[in-house]
Amino acid sequence: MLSLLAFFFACHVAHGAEVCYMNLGCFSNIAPFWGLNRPLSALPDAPDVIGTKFYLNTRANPTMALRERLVSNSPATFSASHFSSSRPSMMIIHGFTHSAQHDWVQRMVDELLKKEDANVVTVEWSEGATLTGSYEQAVANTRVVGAQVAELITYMGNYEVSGQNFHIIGHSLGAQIAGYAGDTLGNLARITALDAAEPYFDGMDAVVRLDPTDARFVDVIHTDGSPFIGTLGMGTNLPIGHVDFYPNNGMYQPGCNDNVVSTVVATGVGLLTDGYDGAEAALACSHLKALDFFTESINSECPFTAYPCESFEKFKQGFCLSCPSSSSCSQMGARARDHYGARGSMYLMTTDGSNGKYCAYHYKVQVTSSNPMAQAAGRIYVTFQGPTGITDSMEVTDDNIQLQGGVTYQKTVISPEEIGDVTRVHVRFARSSSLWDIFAAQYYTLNKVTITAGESQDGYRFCAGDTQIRNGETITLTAAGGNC
Ligand SMILES: [Ca+2]
Repeated sequence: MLSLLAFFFACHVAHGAEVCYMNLGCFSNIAPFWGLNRPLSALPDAPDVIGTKFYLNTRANPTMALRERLVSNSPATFSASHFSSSRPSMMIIHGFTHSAQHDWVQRMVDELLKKEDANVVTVEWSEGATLTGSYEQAVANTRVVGAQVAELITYMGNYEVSGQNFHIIGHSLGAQIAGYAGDTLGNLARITALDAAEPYFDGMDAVVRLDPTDARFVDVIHTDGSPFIGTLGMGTNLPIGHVDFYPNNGMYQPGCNDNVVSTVVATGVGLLTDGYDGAEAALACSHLKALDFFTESINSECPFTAYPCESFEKFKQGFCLSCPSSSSCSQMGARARDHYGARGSMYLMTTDGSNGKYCAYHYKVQVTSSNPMAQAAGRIYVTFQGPTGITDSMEVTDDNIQLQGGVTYQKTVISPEEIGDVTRVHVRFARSSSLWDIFAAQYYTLNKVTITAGESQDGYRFCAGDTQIRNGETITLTAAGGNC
């Protein structure tokens, strides 16, 4: 088998070829750009086939209609534009099948310009990223586009703008383009990767894919990291940055289908009702959420706080909501750079966006049973409130369980609104109706409730004085504090 594999490899290497495109350099399709994780390795198309174009938006020309074309080595295009070396510069790069004219690009430009007057460059390479071409061709083309991005940024050195003060934001294949550009430049300040493409990149050499050496700060948002084979997850799940954010575990996002069959059905329905965009909204639902999260984060009052944790499972169980030092936690999205020292994999939860925003505040809720108490069986729900909001009713248990004396049940819960100082806690007990639990107590005996706000790190304790809560009953605790 191994010798067969070696023979197969040898044949392919023998068919390797190289293309050179003037000042962009030469590109070959042999290893490391070919291998078991990239069995089909195309040569990139010529620059005139890909048709890459760079456009500038600033506060003076903020819309798609007013965007101005910038061309490397063409001072006339710069002097005719609103480009200014005194502003921060950033760039947005789209992925496979998209273009710089997609709605999400304009939404992101709007938010970036709302935050500050910047040179926002959008990259158009849609002709090299078409659905009618092949995915492996688009993958190959990212190398040429990356070289063109590096060429433009190098040329901007004439205007005192360099990689050292440049931030590239790339979605999917656009994140991999940012990696190539950063690798070439060697001094890029920041790359934000929005669900960086997985197929043909995972498992490849760092030269072939985005990695932390491509910029001084690489922050990654993972939203569709389930495996491509079997579940059609389009983004990588592997940590590839200085800091990697895994909202909702980074695999399936709230409001999106989490299995292939329902995804395929929804894609068909979307195609029939809303054409290609409708199909894509279903097929790539989780993959596109990275765009929404980042765009919202630019001016969001809610901080998208993210916490280091061993796993999302542990995070959900309430074990990781502490930020012991200023570099322990980070913020997903635009403000990640403000937490430069925070490194590694970070977890957070979001809403499904149905109320117009995804960001949420995290709370660790702990409910402690009295000791001793009659053994009960069922579920415990908690709602709490403060001066600025009240949460939904949230289950602290998982399913109907045997509730034991002296035991603390805990969970991480989220609220779209910040509650402020917690002043009231409502606890409800729902007794198990299972025949197996027929002899369990009719009530649950509560000792205390503790709430820790993840964002402020403030803690609140409510002593319940061994209150018995009957099936279906809700009790309210109002006095925070005390020794219990
Ligand atoms: Ca790299």
